[in-house]
Amino acid sequence: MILLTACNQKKVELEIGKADIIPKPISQLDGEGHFEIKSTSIISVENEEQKDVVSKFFNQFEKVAGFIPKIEIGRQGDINFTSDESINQEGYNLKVTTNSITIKAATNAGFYYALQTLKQLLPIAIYKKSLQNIRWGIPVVTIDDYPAFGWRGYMLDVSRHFFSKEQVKDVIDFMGELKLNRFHWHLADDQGWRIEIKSYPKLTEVGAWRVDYNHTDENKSDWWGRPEQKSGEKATYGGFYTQEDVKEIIAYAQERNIEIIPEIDMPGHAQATIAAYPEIGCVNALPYVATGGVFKNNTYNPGKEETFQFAEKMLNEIMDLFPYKYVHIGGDECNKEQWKVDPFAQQRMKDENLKDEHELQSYFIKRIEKIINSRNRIMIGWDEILEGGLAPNATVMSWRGERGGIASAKAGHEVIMTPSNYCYIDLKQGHDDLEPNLGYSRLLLSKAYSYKVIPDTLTTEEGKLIKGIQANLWTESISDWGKLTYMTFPRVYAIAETAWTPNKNKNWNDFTDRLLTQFDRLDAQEVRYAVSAFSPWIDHNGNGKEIEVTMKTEVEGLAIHYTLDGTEPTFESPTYDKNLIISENSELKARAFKNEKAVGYVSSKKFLVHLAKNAQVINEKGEEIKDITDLSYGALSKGDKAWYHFSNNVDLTITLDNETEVKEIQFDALRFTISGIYPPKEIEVFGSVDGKTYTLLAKKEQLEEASEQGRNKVSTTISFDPVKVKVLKFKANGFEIIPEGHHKSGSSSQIWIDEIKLN
Ligand code: NAG
Repeated sequence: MILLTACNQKKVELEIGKADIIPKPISQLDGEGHFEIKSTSIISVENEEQKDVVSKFFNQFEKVAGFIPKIEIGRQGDINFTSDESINQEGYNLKVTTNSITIKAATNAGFYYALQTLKQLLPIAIYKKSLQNIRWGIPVVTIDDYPAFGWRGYMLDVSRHFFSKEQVKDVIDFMGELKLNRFHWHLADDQGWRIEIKSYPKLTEVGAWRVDYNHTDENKSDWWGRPEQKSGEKATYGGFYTQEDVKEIIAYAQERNIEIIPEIDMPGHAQATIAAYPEIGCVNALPYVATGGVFKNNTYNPGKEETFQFAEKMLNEIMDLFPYKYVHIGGDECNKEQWKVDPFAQQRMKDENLKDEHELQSYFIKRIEKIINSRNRIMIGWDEILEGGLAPNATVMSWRGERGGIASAKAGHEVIMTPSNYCYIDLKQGHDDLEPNLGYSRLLLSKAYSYKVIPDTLTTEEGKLIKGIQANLWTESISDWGKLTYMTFPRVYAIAETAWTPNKNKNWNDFTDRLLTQFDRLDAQEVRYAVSAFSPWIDHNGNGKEIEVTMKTEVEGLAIHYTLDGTEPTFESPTYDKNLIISENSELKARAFKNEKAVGYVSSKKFLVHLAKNAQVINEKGEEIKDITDLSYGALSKGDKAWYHFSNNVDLTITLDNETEVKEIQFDALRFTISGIYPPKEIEVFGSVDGKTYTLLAKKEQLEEASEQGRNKVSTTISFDPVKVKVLKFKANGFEIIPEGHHKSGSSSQIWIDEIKLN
């Protein structure tokens, strides 16, 4: 029997992990050879506490390896854990030789991080979910490591979209693996209150639920301009964490060396709070949880004592739950319009001699700080809390660039840097046409990686007040787990490395090399991530005759291969080495390769070199319009200069070079309804040979298409019987008055077109 099994068994292959560690260790010396973890290996620890940290790691290992090495206290083993007081807090030394592994640290956090590094050194198979039949090799390496910053954060907004307890744990898992140690939990905003508060049950009964306006299809439903809840509609979309859930998550995070910073946003961004307890709101408060992104009439009332009683009780419950030093109270983007008209707020300003609403905000924040300080905790606020005077003991989170952080450090306050232009991972990371509706502005991976945490303008002493850095994931456009991970990876690696690795040791090319191994690890876990930085970015410029195409990737050292006939590019396809000149209809597809292996997405773009190219185009005022037939096509971005802007009526005369047979007209219109930009609702095309007598060639009505809300490009094609023409008239109408229930209703729509194509 035994013999038979042995014969049937395939030879078990040895796999060796790669020493591509993120965040990059302070010092890493790669060697020759490997160490193999076997079922007979012995792990030695010094005490029960160490044993606990180590066995948690190896329990996980057992799930994929099918065995667990014996963990023993005291005796010398093959893998040895030793305390060493001389090592930095959170730091560790890890030495892998061909016959042993030695791990030294001063704290459990240090041992935990050594194990996270060990995990990255193991074969990729460690990241799989099921049993793997391999032998487990670890490359020989010597690592001395400790973090550059004590605050290495990740913020998750669970208000705009709710993420379950299990998903939060998954976030905490990937944070731990990247040696991030501060989970900032954005628990209350206009669109939802997410934590059970026993003294105020309506916060979750009412505040955790909103009307579900098509939350999954951002194409169809632009977050920032969703309709408000109508009376009679049921609020069914949302969720919250019970206090038991919170305790469970805190314990889970503690095992991963992560502190949680709860954030309750006030006095602004509080529509959900006020919907639950209108008595602490101002005049004109909205009686429901916000459905979209435009915030107004959403503030606490700083004029009422009830407001502070509420804040005190509620924050005390929060502080009972969270055992940590910091409590975040938001303080950002408080819309002061309500305060200007609220009698209580105005009375407070008189009584307290406050010269404006900024001072009123400062008055509010200072009273909140007292509540937090009375429990020996420290208040954190977004940098708006500087306005009107900073509360005496506050820590400031700088998000509107670094300005607020610099001013706070100069005033002697502690600071966490999260400038939106480097740390906001809710922004899109690739080309507008590839990532149409994820995020609004853009934060490229290379930009995120380039961040230097301590501004040069600070003295060494002031610089010490900068505690660290944090990635922020706001979730207006992130409605599910796949989008969450897509926006997070790989930018969180860039930010984790900036938080852990000293600036002088960071290197973009080295980072992007290590990233490819990281992608293999994500693949093994079936995690969705963005490869935008490895994908060709296609730019083009038409001159009315031909189109010049340039391509680049953010990551250096990649070869771009392409085709022009719409087929998939392979390594055998032509290499892009100089600008392409396109003078006939083409479908460009391009992909980047590294060492003959495809990386990144296939980027593609259709170029139509159509019959109206370079035609003379005159508007109804007799002015010439140059760029609407120039072969430069607008991308899905309001900022793209290729779009031609019209009022709600378009009336163009298009004169071709010669009499030409035509059968179809096409154009793209930008839909950006929150700004009042709608596709036209009716289009007419006339043709003429002599420019005097015109016949109607085609007419199209598309009221439904024109009425839809959202952000995208709308392509319209109108076909007609082939006809010879020299001159065409193109007429299009938008909304004279945008109807009720639509963005910018009451005003007239704009039409943005590019390009008008003729076939
Ligand atoms: C800001 C808001 C936040 C929003 C985010 C989107 C802060 C501190 N405030 O407008 O509520 O979700 O940006 O990037 O960021």
